[in-house]
Amino acid sequence: MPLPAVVPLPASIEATGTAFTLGATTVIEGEPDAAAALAAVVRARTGLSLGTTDGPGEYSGSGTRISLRLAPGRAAESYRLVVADGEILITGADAAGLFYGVQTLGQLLSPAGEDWIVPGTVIEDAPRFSYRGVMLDVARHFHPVSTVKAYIDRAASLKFNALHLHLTDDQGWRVHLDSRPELTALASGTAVGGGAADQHSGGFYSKADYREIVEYAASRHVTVVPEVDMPGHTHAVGLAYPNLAEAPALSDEIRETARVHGGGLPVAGSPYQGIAVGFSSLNVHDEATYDFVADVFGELAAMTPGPYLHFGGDEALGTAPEDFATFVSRVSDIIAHLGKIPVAWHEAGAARDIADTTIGQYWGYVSPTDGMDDRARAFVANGSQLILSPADAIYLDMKYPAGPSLGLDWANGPTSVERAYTWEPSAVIAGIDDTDILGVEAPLWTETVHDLAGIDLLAFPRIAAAAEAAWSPPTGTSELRTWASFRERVGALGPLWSSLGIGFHPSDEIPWVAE
Ligand code: TNX
Repeated sequence: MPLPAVVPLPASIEATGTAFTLGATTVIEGEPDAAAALAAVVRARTGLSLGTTDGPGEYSGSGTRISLRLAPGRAAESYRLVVADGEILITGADAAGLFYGVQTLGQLLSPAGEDWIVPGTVIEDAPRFSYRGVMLDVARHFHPVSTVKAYIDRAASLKFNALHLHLTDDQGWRVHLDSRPELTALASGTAVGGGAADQHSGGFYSKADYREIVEYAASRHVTVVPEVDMPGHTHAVGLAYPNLAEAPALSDEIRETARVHGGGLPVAGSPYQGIAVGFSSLNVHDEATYDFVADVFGELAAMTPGPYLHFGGDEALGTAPEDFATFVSRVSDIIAHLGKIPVAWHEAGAARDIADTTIGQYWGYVSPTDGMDDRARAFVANGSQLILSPADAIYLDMKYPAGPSLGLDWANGPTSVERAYTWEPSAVIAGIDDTDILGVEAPLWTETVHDLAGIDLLAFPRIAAAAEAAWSPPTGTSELRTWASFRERVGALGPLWSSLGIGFHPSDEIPWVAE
């Protein structure tokens, strides 16, 4: 009997034989939030609106039954799903675990005549890494709250539990702060490629919008990680506070990017609409800059219930190396003193006395180049951990080998689904093992991405490969944790994704199931 197709692969899965039939009289009984989540996925997939009842024992109908229970005591976020004897029982160690069991069940439904079937199975499941992230760049193009919510739903369905929002960059500042209202008043109106003529360009989140995102994410067991990138990627800050920004540093590479991709060269005080990186810097010698940093992160800390504040630190080519080291140390201290855990891209590992709780986010290749692994190891030597985002595997904004023209290709691109899948987290950086890895995160930069349709096309199906790296047991531990198995399992998800309105790229690397 073939094993049911689940992505990300569970810690343990067994086929048992007795299938469950789900029909109009099936009742969902148990924890109300999980029951509502299950009713929603069943409705989307099957069109059936199942009845729900909260208290165990209250059920007395004639149809089949799905029970959802909490059973504390096991590993955080874990669940057990048993389909046997005409019943389904999901027990979660906590609300998140129960929610993940529900997501798994959503993947197991397949049509059988008038009814729907769930194959007989016993699944015991728990995540490998506690941090499983996706990143959305809302700076290069602004993405409205509705799009962010849709992306949260998509990510949570694959058991991701962190949404990193890249809120600021050279092209725009996307979150309103009462302490610094000039940022959104003067620096949020444009994006890559232009301004008012392009309805998907500029914009920002009000404080109410941000709260709405945080609350929606929490309801799907997702933590929001806000990033304000500095000292580079800060041209937009100069539109609001000219005294805090250095003049653009124009290298040959930046001139070349402007020649190839357009958008002109950055000019101090004018919005930047190209895609070059590394020309901007905050004025790191002026104390007013640190007042600015304290205001920005102080207010973000108060708005953000999650433990992390990301301060960027990448590609600061316009900042002298000694200045960069001093700056990132000071910023990491400011964040640590706010009671938050600083997160930074791996370049910040060059600073010797960065706050020792700072998490490093590695964006080099699966086989490191240019000493990027040294920068990353510095965070571990400092007593902290890493988030792995290898760009040539899980940068979701890389082009596919064939198909959509969206995307960039600088990271050894184009990136096939197989390349997104075929890497092992503990093998990326020598000397780093699972205890040094907080988790895995798949970034989606949006220089070429205007809307949810573009997000879906680039993310799906490669986001599923990142989910498996973040959640599932290591590669090599079973025949199921292989590309051959993954492509079959992902293929089986096509109808579910379609029913959820996900416009995935129908890559010819995947044997898509037709219904
Ligand atoms: C690199 S890698 C960036 C971003 C770009 C992205 C495009 C890193 C931390 N920064 O500024 O948007 O490439 O793929």
